[in-house]
Amino acid sequence: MKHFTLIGILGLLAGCSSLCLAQPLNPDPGFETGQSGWGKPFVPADSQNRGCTLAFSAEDPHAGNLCAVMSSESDSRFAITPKGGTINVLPGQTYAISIWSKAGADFKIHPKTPGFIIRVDMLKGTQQVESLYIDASGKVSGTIGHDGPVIPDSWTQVKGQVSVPDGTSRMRVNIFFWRASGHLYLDDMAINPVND
Ligand SMILES: [Ca+2]
Repeated sequence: MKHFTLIGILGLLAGCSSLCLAQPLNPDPGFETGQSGWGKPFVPADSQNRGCTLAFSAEDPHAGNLCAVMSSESDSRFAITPKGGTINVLPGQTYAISIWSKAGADFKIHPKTPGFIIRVDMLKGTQQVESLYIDASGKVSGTIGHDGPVIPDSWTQVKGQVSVPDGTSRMRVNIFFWRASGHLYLDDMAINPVND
């Protein structure tokens, strides 16, 4: 009898692991495939030649074997996006976007800037419908804002929710190092639909 009960419990757990722990929509959420899974960062013209670098580190990742490291030599901004660039979305659907971050000892935010921001571009084809910004406290806004919270030097989750406006078919999530210098560590990025 005990034997059958155990099998029943294992069956329930197996069912739950596939249904309850939904896989994020973005590829390589844990940065485990390194450069090949993420490609080159986007560096705007105003931040060229400032040593903007995306690297991967095996030292103290949040989970798994690797985490991403974004760094620059002086006040600059640049972004990484999951491979593939955009994901298909439905108008009216809400998505939760989450990433873990940790400031290096040398990470310095330029005055009156957030230092780190997630920019979510809502697109119709290649046309921009709207951009939303999630700061390190999880606050969602239509503008970048002048100040963000201090980014802790221990692993901290950044999590915000965005709703897809009418006329939007695709969404691009850009993880921005925004007007800062030094090293910023990132791991476990997840984009998931929110089911009410
Ligand atoms: Ca990882």
